[in-house]
This record gives sequence, C-alpha cells and structure tokens, in this order.
Amino acid sequence: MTGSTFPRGFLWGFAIAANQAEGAWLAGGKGPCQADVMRWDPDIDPHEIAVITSQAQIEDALADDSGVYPKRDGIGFYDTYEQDLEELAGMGANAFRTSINWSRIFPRGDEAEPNAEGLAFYDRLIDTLNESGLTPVITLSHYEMPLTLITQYGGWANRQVLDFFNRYVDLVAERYAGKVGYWMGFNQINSGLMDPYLALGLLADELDNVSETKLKAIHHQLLANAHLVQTVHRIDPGAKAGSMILDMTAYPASTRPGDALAVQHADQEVYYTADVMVRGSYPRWFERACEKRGLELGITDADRVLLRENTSDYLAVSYYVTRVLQDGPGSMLDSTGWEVLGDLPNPHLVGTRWGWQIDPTGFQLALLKLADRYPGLPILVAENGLGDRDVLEPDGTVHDAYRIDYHRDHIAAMAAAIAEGANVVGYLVWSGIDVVSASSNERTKRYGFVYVDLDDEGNGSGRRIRKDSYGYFQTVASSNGAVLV
Ligand code: BGP
Repeated sequence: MTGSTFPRGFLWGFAIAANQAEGAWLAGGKGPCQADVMRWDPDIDPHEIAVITSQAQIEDALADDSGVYPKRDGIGFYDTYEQDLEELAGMGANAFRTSINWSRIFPRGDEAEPNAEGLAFYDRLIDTLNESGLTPVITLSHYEMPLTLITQYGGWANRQVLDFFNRYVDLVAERYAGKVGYWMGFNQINSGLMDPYLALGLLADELDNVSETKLKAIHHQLLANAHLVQTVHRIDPGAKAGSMILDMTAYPASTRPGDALAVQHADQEVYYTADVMVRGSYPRWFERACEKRGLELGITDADRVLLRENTSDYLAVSYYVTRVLQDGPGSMLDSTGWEVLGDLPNPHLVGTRWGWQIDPTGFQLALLKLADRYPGLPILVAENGLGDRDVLEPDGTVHDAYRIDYHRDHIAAMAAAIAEGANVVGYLVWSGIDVVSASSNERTKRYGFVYVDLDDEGNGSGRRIRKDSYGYFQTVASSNGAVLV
C-alpha cells in the first residue's frame, strides 16, 4: 500500500523511559526511585505483573545485596546514549521519547535546590537529540519519583508532592524551552487505577481506603498536568503539552446486553483522566460514582478552574492489547491491582508469551474512538510494540520476522484510521532498542529493533546488534510510511 496517508512532518520514532534504560541508579548524585527497588524474579508467572505494596518491601530491597534489580543498571544508556541515539536515528527516525528521571534532578524530591550533575546529563541528552534530528518528546513522570516522597510523604496522595513536582516542572520547562517538541507530564496517567505503587507511589497494604487515596492521587497528577500545560504555554509556546493514557479497548464477550454495558463502564473508567485533561472537567458519572462510594477527593473550586483553563494540546496514547469483558468484574475505581480487569481470552486473536493479545484492528478501533471522543485533537501514539524473547544467532544475527509483521499490521491499521479522519501526529515504537521490562523487570522481554546483548541478570557483552526489523523500520520511517513493505 502507499503511505500518502501520513501527513508531512509525521513523527516516526521510538520511546523509552529513563528508569528502564539509563542504569547508573545512584550515579551523579541521583537518589533511588520506585523502579530501582523492583526485583527480578526468575520464577515470575508471565501473566503476572510485579508489584510492591509495603514499606517493608522497599526497605528489604534497599538492604538486599543478593537480589537482581535490572532497572538499576538498565542497558547502560546513561553512558551509551550518544552511540545508541546515532544507531536509532540511522533508521530515518525524526522523534525520540524518553523521560527525565525526577530522582536525578531532585534526589529526595523535597530539596530547594536541584542536583546540578543530574541536570547536566539531561542538557547533554536533549542537545544530542536535537543535533541528531530527533524531536524530543519528554516525559516528566514515568514511574520515577524519588523514593523518599513515597516512604516519607505518602506518594501522590500528598498535596505537598504536587508542589514538589510543580517546582521540578518549572525548572526543566524553563531550562529546556525551545528544545522540546512535546512535553508529556505523565506516562499512562490512568495506570494508577491498577498500579498504585509504580504510577502513584502508594503502598496499598498501608492504606485504609485504597480507592479514595488512589483517586485523590490521580487528581493531584491531573492538577500537575494542568500546571505543566499552563507553564509550557507561558514559557515555551512553541511546544505542545499534555499527558498519556494507556488504551484498553474492550470487546463484549457476547451479545448479552450486560456484557456491552460492562464495556461502556470500562470505557468510562479508562478515559476519565483523558476527559479531564482534554475537556477540562470531571465527567458526571465519575462525580456520582465518588458520591455513591462516599469518597472525598478534596477537589477545590480553584482546582476546577485550573483544570478548565489548562486543557492539553494533544493526547498521547500507548496501545498494546485489546480486552474481552463480560458483565461482572468490579470497577477499576475500587481495585488495588491489575487483576480487576478480569480479561477473557479472545478466540480470534493470538497472544504473546506474556498473554498480550495482538490486535491491529483493535488499534484502528482505538484511534477512531479517540478521534470521535476528542474531535480534531492531535493524538500521539507514544508506545506500540511487541515484547518477545529474541535469539542472538551464533553468526551474530537476530531474526525477528514476527516483530516486522506486528509493526506492519499496526502501521497499516493506523494508516486506515488516519484515512478515516483520525488526527494522528506520530508513531513511537516501544522501544527501538531493548530495555528492561516495566512490568516483569526482565531484560529478555525485548521490544527493540536493536538488540542489546545482556541477559536478565546483567551478563553479556552489552553489544548493540541490528535485528532484521531494523531495516524494515528504516524503510518505513525514511519514506514517511510511503513504503510499508
Ligand atoms: C507500558 C509502559 C512502558 C513499557 C511498556 C511495555 O505500559 O509505559 O514503560 O515498558 O508498557 O511493557 P513491559 O515492559 O511491561 O512489557
């Protein structure tokens, strides 16, 4: 097919996160963040997601000198970013998303003065991106809050944490004004519904009312997003500001009306954070659901004004899987973990080794739903990719035809959505180069077009090797999607 569907200036690139790539977890004055205490468990069930729920687990991890904590070393990107970016830019990409690790800038989170060495690193990184022709898409919170803000302040449930975050936002927005294309406040802001620790810095075992605390913490993040938008509009008007959601497009398990209603309710919950960021106010169903549960989120009149007056310039979205729902599973508002999703297998789809059901048509559907829900709003696909256990052959090659198929089908689905009117402005592949998995802390769950020769325990040469998919994406990106071989 021809790709005339893709507008000029369409962003083709990659997305990673500091905590999954940089390593150097205590270098240059950095403090620990919540990802740094996530332990690799060789026996993890691939369908499980690793979680932390108590202060004791954090203390144990910090004192543990025998466990493996892959995010502490990542892929060494802190030292290799120049070569890695050169290799990635070589695919004809024009955009790159990464995060600033908050704990590198404010190691405890509550300091008055930032850590100069941390800033110096991001000065170099952001300059290198610009020099390489890669538009920086910068996430400010991708599971990387200073650990002290969790253990001593109670995470995002505490309004003081919002003040600390706003201080960090003001600092970096000012410092990098004119150098960033897209500012992204939060990675998957709705994931806090299922992952209170990684997304919100909450320790579920220590909370009396997880539901209220979690929704309050998300409210604070929504305020932080509004503050980001306000700040960027003031000091960096050439850039776009907003945040990202995790798409969770669902199908009803049957034609039973109750199953369709379950999908409607799940959709409301998946999109409510986007509704607040894009439309500027909480949906009525949400206010009623809180009232019904007796939840008090502490939303003030001033909060409502801030949200109303500072709506996002764009919406970023990650897309990996679709779900199948039937009447019955509980509400995400009440959950403390991912198990609430109650997803069923889809007999029409094939899942990955980790049970993620591959569904390009679902991608088209997701983009069209967003286009309908937020007419005209620029949508940035901030993550899409296939995790698999790639094999490095003795002759030094990596044959990942399955990944080429995955991206070809998803890019075609995106092209179809664009042809139908969706205003998609970019496609960022998770992750361009192999990084550590967010959910399972494995290095061998690989998403890259560039292989990194390190295993889960950190053994290996660290060498970077082009997979077969490298050439494929090079053709697509350098032709602006005109050639989708
Ligand atoms: C998203 C996260 C990323 C990322 C990706 C793949 O939810 O924003 O950080 O890692 O999923 O997930 P995983 O690494 O768990 O396979």
